[in-house]
Amino acid sequence: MRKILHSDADCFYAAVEMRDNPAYRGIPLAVGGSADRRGVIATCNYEARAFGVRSAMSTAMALRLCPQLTLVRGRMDAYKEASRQIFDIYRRYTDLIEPLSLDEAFMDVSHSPACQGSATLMAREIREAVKHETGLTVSIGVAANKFLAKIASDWNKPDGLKVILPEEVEAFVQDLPVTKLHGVGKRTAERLHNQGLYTCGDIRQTPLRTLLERHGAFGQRLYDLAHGQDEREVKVSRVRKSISTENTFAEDLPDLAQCRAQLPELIEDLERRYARLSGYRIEGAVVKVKFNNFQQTTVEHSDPAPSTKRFEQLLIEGWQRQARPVRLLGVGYRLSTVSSDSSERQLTLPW
Ligand code: TTP
Ligand code: MG
Repeated sequence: MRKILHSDADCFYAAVEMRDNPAYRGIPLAVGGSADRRGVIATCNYEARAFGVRSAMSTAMALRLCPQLTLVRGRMDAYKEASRQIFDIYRRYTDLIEPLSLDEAFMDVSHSPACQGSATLMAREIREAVKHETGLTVSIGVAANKFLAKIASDWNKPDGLKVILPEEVEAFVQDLPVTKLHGVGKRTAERLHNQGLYTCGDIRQTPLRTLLERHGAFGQRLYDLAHGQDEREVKVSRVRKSISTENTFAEDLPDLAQCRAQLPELIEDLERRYARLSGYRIEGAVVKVKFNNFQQTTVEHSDPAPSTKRFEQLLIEGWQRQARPVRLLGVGYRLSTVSSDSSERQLTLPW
């Protein structure tokens, strides 16, 4: 029997903003881009959610739903720092951590000696430590597998804890809507509904044979999930050595000046990608140039804080190796992991 935790911070970016600025507390608050620049909402606090404001909604729409909404720009550095602190707390309980985003992770605590092995007590301690040390709240689900733990973390959100004991699984999944099943998107949900299957209980009454006929291999998955079974392991991320972005141009860039003109946009994209990582430090800059004869070259230089100028120097050096039209340009950072204590960080976030 495994013990899996799924932890997810509550209105994460907004919670960081409320923590750092008392004026933002108790009023509808969203983090996102401004309406006149066609911005979207990254997230909002629960006061704003009461008006129907949601992540990924256009800011213009959000302001229609909630005219008194206070909108703040994101501070990615602060969110990354908070994320790092939260993951540091998780690491006190297990090394088997699978980050899903800055604020969300699975943990396998099956073999953790903490709390005499009680996953429920570990979840309680983690929630308390996060609150006490970061001023933020995480909701945690505890169950025997990923699928149930993830649903559980959402169950008593915000600031909630939900444990699904093995003997409770059957009753728990009975009324669970099929839309909650991992891998069931809009299309599959529609198909299931058309077959009269709305809950896991409905699926459980369907013979496996029928599910296999209708859904192929996924039929087995549906069957397992509807029975509360999910064997997926908590996958510890591998350490990243670099992060990069590149662009293949619709038309070759004829000369060095045109190449240079492309750099700012590439660097901006690189910075965006880097901002989403946690637990890494920049060690150097890399520029990749692919010429119109398909030969490519990379140039790099160690530099903990590469400027645009640094990338330009590398570009010039790389371009001069062939001095001909360019079909692709890429920029990247060499990375190393940041370790806060003796154990190395092994955290790669998925965007
Ligand atoms: P979520 O965990 O999905 O949302 P949340 O933490 O804001 O709210 P809750 O978990 O309480 O429902 O996402 C974590 C952060 O990721 C969120 O604070 C902002 C960011 N994010 C975006 O930037 N765009 C998005 O579309 C989503 C869903 C999240
Ligand atoms: Mg969250």
